[in-house]
Amino acid sequence: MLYLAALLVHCVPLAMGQYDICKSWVTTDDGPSWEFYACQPKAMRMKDYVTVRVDPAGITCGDPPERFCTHENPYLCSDECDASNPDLAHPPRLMFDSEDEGLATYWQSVTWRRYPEPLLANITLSWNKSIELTDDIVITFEYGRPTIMMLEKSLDNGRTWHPYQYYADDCMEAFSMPARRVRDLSTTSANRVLCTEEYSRWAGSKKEKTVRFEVRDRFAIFAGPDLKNMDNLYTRLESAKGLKDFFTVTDLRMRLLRPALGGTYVQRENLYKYFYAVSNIEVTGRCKCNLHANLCTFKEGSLQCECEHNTTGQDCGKCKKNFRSRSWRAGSYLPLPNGSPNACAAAGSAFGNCECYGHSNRCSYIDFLNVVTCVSCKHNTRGQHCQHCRLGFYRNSSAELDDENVCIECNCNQIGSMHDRCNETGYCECREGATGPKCDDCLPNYYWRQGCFPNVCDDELLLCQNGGTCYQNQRCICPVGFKGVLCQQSRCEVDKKDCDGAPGAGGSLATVGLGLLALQLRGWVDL
Ligand SMILES: *[C@@H]1O[C@H](CO)[C@@H](O)[C@H](O)[C@H]1NC(C)=O
Ligand SMILES: *[C@@H]1O[C@H](CO)[C@@H](O)[C@H](O)[C@H]1NC(C)=O
Ligand SMILES: *[C@@H]1O[C@H](CO)[C@@H](O)[C@H](O)[C@H]1NC(C)=O
Ligand SMILES: *[C@@H]1O[C@H](CO)[C@@H](O)[C@H](O)[C@H]1NC(C)=O
Ligand SMILES: *[C@@H]1O[C@H](CO)[C@@H](O)[C@H](O)[C@H]1NC(C)=O
Ligand SMILES: [Ca+2]
Repeated sequence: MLYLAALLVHCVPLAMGQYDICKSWVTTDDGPSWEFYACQPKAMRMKDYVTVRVDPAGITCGDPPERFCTHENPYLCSDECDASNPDLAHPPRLMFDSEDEGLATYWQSVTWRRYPEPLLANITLSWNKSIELTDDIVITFEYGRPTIMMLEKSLDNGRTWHPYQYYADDCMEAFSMPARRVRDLSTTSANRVLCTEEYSRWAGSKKEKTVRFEVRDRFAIFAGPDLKNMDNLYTRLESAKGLKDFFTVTDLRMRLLRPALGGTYVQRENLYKYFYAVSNIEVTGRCKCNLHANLCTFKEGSLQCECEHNTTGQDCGKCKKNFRSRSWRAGSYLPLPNGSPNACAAAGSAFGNCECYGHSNRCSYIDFLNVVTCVSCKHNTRGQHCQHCRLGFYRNSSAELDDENVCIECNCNQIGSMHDRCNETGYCECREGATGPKCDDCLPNYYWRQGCFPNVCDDELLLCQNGGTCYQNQRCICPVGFKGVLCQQSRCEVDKKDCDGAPGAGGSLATVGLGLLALQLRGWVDL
């Protein structure tokens, strides 16, 4: 009977669909306990949680009010866009409302009055949360789809952007890319960024209104046409480098580059029929919770994973405090069917009493010392508990012992310092004449030239004499007739001939230089 209960509970995750629950209370021979599974939230309509931005300023129609017409009715320009009249306004939020049956509501741009200057618009969607796409992105255009557009994505809340897909009626002309179809991709190219001509043709503005980013077709490469073999997809998502990230976004941007033309060329005499109008943007996906949560909630304006497995963070991307005896790991879809939770473990719980402050996943018992010690400490740590910094690193005083940033590189100047180690506050040990925390400066009366060297001359103690000038603290440039490190010696005292030959005044610098050289050479020869 007990066995049966356990079996029943075990079946739950499968019955509910894969990776739906994070844990269940199971009864085993050792008594009841929690069992943990990899888990993920359900897919949702992501447009309900998005913030939108449309660029450039003034691209939305209606301010001032303007007339427009359609490709179907090009000479009846009686439609009006007026931002101040709710019935005639077309603000961005109408791309995300739910359409009641009947008339579509849509955002609309100004018309192409400035032709031939391109009519450009960016629609940027931001979630402030990593989202994993689970179905196609579908953008619905009224009055015709753009003839050129591009989809971009960001994975870091809009700091960096990457092309996601190109769309054009002629890919070669618009982007110098051959036209391809997602359906023709193979397992090794499933995350290729391509240009498609499928959604940019003119087919009458009522007939084909949608532009897609085909997520399902890409999934189907692994899971089969009806996505029946999801196991294979999950296996691939774990093993193929970059595949998971390909379907992950925090932001999307549609760059609208040329509107529908309704024909092969632009009719200059009627520019009121060229504009963009988007009635809906459908994005289906789930919160990325690293397989540590099955719920994602909208709190204080952003989506948040409800983290399990003793993880925390917006994406369950780290271990909770006091649960860092080994380093954080994402859950895994493998092994099928329940995956691995890769839960964070309480300090002291996982391997006897070996705390590694989250810098190592492994401990080993050293027989002859009779100690358990952490193995392969990461994040530049070392020691039995990964509690020290490696040589060449020092302790970050503002980070806790279990922080990834706990050790900071010393960064000692290679030439100015004795070695690459530093003290607890990051100070390196300097060679003679060098100074500064990293030994990359020189003490007063030293100059830098691949290391610090004592000044030969300067403006204070080691003054060049007899009108000599100090060159970069390295040497005195002496006037004709004087020599010595500080130009302190008159040449006449050394060699009578020089006095006779010396020009009374001046001489070009070059001849002075040559003279000096000659004298020096003679000196050498004489010696
Ligand atoms: C659209 O965004 C791109 C960057 O993704 C930027 O280079 C371009 O200037 C923007 N266009 C407009 C019209 O704001
Ligand atoms: C983004 O989400 C984080 C974490 O939930 C939150 O602290 C931050 O205020 C949000 N930023 C914006 C611009 O909403
Ligand atoms: C998380 O910590 C709690 C104690 O606060 C413990 O009962 C639970 O089993 C832990 N969960 C996992 C997945 O380790
Ligand atoms: C020290 O640790 C804090 C907290 O993690 C971190 O924000 C900071 O960047 C670290 N300092 C350096 C120099 O790495
Ligand atoms: C590290 O060295 C610097 C410079 O010699 C010194 O000022 C500082 O007190 C030292 N810090 C420690 C913790 O010894
Ligand atoms: Ca709408």
